Amino acid sequence: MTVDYHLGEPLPIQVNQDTIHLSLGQFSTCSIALKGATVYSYTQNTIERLFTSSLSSLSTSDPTPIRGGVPLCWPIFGPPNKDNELYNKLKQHGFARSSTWQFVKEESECQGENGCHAVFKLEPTPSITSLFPLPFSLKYLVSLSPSGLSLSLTVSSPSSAIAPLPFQALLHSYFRLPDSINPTLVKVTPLENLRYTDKILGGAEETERRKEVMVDGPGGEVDRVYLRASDRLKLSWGEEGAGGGGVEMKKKNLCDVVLWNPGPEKGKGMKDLEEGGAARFVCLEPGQTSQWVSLEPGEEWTGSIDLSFT
Ligand code: TA6
Repeated sequence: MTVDYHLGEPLPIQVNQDTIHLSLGQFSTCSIALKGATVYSYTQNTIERLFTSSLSSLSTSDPTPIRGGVPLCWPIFGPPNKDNELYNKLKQHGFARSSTWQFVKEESECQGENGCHAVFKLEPTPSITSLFPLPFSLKYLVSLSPSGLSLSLTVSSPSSAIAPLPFQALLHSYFRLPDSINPTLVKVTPLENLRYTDKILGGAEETERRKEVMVDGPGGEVDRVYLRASDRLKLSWGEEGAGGGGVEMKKKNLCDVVLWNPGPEKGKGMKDLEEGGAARFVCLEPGQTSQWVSLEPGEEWTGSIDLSFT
């Protein structure tokens, strides 16, 4: 469906069977799959800034999580604790990223050049309850503005709940790299002096000594959870003003950040990652992972990020 654009007039939100499309005039666009409320595309000045594997299905009829964009990891991050019956039926990173979310049309709107936002929600279904028995309500706000893309996840425990709601939450952001940039040329700041668990070293805890952390682990693989990271992070490549670029992330209520790239060898073994895909992204994933959130009945929690791209 083509829509004639008139400067200053808000473009309508395009609602398809499995996807929702926002547009901020000619400046930026954002596409969200109802599967996982996964933001799988964000373009700025027609340049795609997220990586989503071409082998991923956006369809809600395919329960496989989308490989790319910004999958939502909830109520757990990482593999489930098999000794905890609350979580031991879950798959890695929880069920939110593979569940079909509802687009909340009445709370979504585009106001022309000033901004455009879409709201999504997820509440227990019988299949979710069979995996995770606690009541919850998730609301996710995806906002386009002239400064970039903002994502905000709110978790609520209904006042009718009879037990606390403990969870982890993480935005598993796949940032696309220009074709000329390999992950080993990407640097992340500021991580200096942070403690981190290195999943390649079996979860050993280390201290980051580098001012600028290059994504250059053994065989190109990096998989680290940096604890209590700064709320302002930067992933960049090249030199500012000389063809360089990157993304600045402001996070709120997400204390940790994961830095991940599987490297070319492990990337080849991932059946839903297109050939050479591992070289096309770096994941910088803000999350509440080391310290679980626990909501009492009637309480809510919000974690959010503001992303600006150069
Ligand atoms: O966030 C990093 C990580 O936990 C890695 O250990 C790797 O498993 C990655 O997530 C991808 O996980 P997925 O379940 O999407 O294949």
